[in-house]
Amino acid sequence: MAEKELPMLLRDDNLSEETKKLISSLPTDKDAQGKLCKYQGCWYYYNTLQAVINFQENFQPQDTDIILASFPKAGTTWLKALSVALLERSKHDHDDPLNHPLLSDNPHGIVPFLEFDMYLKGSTPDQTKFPLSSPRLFSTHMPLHTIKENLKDSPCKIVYLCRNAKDALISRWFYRCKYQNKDAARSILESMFESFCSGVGFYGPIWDHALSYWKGSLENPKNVLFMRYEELKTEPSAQLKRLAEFLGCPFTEEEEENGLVEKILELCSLDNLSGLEVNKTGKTWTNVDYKSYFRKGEVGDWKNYLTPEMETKIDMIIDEKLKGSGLTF
Ligand code: PAP
Repeated sequence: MAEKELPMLLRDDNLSEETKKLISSLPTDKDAQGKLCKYQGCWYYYNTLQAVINFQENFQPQDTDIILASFPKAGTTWLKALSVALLERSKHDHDDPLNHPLLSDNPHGIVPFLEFDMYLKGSTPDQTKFPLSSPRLFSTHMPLHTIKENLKDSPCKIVYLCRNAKDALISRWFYRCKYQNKDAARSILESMFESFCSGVGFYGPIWDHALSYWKGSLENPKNVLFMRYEELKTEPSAQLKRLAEFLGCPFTEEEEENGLVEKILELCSLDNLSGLEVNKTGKTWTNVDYKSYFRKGEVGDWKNYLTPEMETKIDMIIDEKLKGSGLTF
């Protein structure tokens, strides 16, 4: 089957002279998808680095901004849906939610990524694609230390969703193969596994990524909430309430009695979202099928694909990297 053209974020054709100069001073590498460089401890494809720089040079926070952060494939789509549903709930009757934005658009079409949707093409975001409501909701895969300077002195809120590294890897393998119209071949997984363990990969290393937000949440719990995909699966109501409180829109007793917590969880469930027409047929403006953001949504699916040797290797690396931090995943 024919491969699609590489998406813009993986390419290297949108670089300013300053960024080219910067890249020449950075550690560089490449993987099967493109050239990577390590900036502020995190690996980016070159055009994505340009977007990160555009963000750093231009983004001005507003006090009420909310930023949903995650490592790729940690459950960003779910977190976006839940946050939109929480913030929109005053505007929509959940017994008759026909005009709810989540029913007519994918969460990625509602909550823009700072680096892909806002700053990939240039320094001034085209806001017509993403009319932002108040509070403004953004998402990012950048680590905390890379966005922190822009948010300095801002009371805006950041939610980080952490996911088991092995599940994030398997999810990314399927996503990448689907995107490239390839079968999920073992050889691709094996090469992605090696890069993942060496830390050289898009937004890697995963341990430094998670640690940046873990430390941020300990230092500044009012502004940084650390959540886990696995906890959202095992105790969804408690975690949704935790998110609502952090975002400053806790459930009222009446809402709880009316079953609103459960209604939001049902609205945002993988089964419900993936079954919507928009998510079966729609695409992002960068031409990614919305359906590729939904797969199994299970905890521990890695067990079906990684060998015991792979498991031991990745666990040992992550244990070693997180040692003493209080974080495990
Ligand atoms: P992104 O990084 O490209 O934005 P992201 O949404 O973080 O992708 O990750 C996709 C994963 O979240 C998929 O996991 P899987 O491959 O292990 O199945 C996807 O199935 C899962 N996911 C998407 N929506 C939901 C949801 N509503 N509930 C639970 N999991 C979900």
